[in-house]
Amino acid sequence: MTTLGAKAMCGLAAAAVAVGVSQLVAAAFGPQADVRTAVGSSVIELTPGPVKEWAIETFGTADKLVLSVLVLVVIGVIAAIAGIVEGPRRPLGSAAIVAAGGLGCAAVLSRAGATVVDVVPTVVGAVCGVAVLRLLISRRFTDARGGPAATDTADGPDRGRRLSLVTLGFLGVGVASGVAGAVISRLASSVSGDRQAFALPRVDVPAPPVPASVQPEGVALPSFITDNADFYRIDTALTVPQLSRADWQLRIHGMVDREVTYRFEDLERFEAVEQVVTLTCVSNPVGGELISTATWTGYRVRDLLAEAGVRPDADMVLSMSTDGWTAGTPVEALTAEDAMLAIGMNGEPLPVEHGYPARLVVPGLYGYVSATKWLVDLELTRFDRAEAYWTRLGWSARGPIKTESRIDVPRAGEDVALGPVTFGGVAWAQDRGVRDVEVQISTPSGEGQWQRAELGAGYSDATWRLWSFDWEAEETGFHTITVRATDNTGYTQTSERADPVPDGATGWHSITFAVR
Ligand SMILES: Nc1nc2c(c(=O)[nH]1)N[C@H]1C(S)=C(S)[C@@H](COP(=O)(O)O)O[C@H]1N2
Ligand SMILES: [Mo]
Repeated sequence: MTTLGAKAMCGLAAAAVAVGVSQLVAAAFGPQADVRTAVGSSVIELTPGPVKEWAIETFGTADKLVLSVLVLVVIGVIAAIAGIVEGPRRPLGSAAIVAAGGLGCAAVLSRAGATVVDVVPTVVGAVCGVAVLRLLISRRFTDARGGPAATDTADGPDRGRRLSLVTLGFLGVGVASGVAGAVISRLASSVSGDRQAFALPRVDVPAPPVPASVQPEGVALPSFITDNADFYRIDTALTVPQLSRADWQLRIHGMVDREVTYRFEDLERFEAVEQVVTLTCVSNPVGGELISTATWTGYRVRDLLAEAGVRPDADMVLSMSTDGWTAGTPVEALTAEDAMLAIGMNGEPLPVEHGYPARLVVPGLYGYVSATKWLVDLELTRFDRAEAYWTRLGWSARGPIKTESRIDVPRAGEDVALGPVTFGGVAWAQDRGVRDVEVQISTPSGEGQWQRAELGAGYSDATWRLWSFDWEAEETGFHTITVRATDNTGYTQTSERADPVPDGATGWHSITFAVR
């Protein structure tokens, strides 16, 4: 290996030890002391709104994985450079590790609920990293008398090989302690046991049953009710907040007659309700997958607010999660009959990544202005006084869901055989409901007429509607199918293309396919 490569390896080994040791030590301190999460969260926070948006649109639910990999790559590059610039008498690389440690400490301290003690793992990790870098560089690149040597093989290939093994050893120790730390932390803080021990309350007001006729036949569409495992997931939480029922509290304050704090068991005195609601993300591009439907169990937010008494001049509820994310929802949406504090999803306690133990579900509004997961705080306030997380980043303060539709069959680029075929997809216009779906198919010989699709049974205005369209492929070559929906107010979705920013994408979804 070249000297440069060997030195870069020393830097990587030192960084691995620094990060690994900090992870291991953090296991004893709790999730708030985890520098990896803190740095990742700070990166999310400091990333400009449009870039975040682009990341969500491009990577969808894999956005966090991409971020984690990116952070690792950046650490790796800095570490390699730190190794290269480190000299026995010129500890520039060590200085870089110290600086990185300082940034790590700042990131940890910026997290909600962190104290000075929480930087201990980061400091210990940085110290170990510097020690390893000093040790490796001084051994490798100085000869027996302590003078600088030209290469790491100055004393013969054996010594060079031995030192490479030492470097690899440190790298291994760093990775192993990092993995061990992450595993121990996860086991220690996990609420999956708490969740498994929770039996949902008996429902007082069940949702009307979902008839089989909601699902068009003869075409492979998404299930009307989305399995929890398939339900889209969007949030800014780099590690999923672990909040047990015993630790959960919901504080209602601000422009109220009296402040109220509910503990989880206090919820039992309210009427338990069940509703089927389709959630949609404002970041969903035309044709996107950030929409799913579940049967939610929980309580009416209205009942919880009533005990606090909402002052008439409050027009917004700023809801907050345990990790400090916020949404601003119109008071009238949360005092409507259908706004829920959900604790169950498809007959199970909320999955941890969908907000266990309690979240908001508000039909008709995009998730960013309504669907706060890991909910702990409701502040009654005014739109002219408070700004929520995404609004601060340039998104609209209000986010009613737009009338939209999507083609699921055929997929882009799919081949269709000559003869009969059934196409289909979904359409939505939560809180208005879908009245009509039309499709238009362009064939090689010309543009077709708009034709009415067949609709699966409508369940409610709060849910999406599945559609299908029987068609006969008569001509080979490229075709395009386009879809548009009309809601129950008579509004037909606009063909005008708009980006998700600032209040949701618009435009007709088209798919090109070939008949062969
Ligand atoms: N705590 C918290 N809640 C949140 C978010 C978040 O980032 N943090 N994102 C919201 C957004 S943008 C959407 S679209 C919905 C998605 O809910 P889901 O992940 O259960 O599908 O959650 C909302 N609730
Ligand atoms: Mo969203």
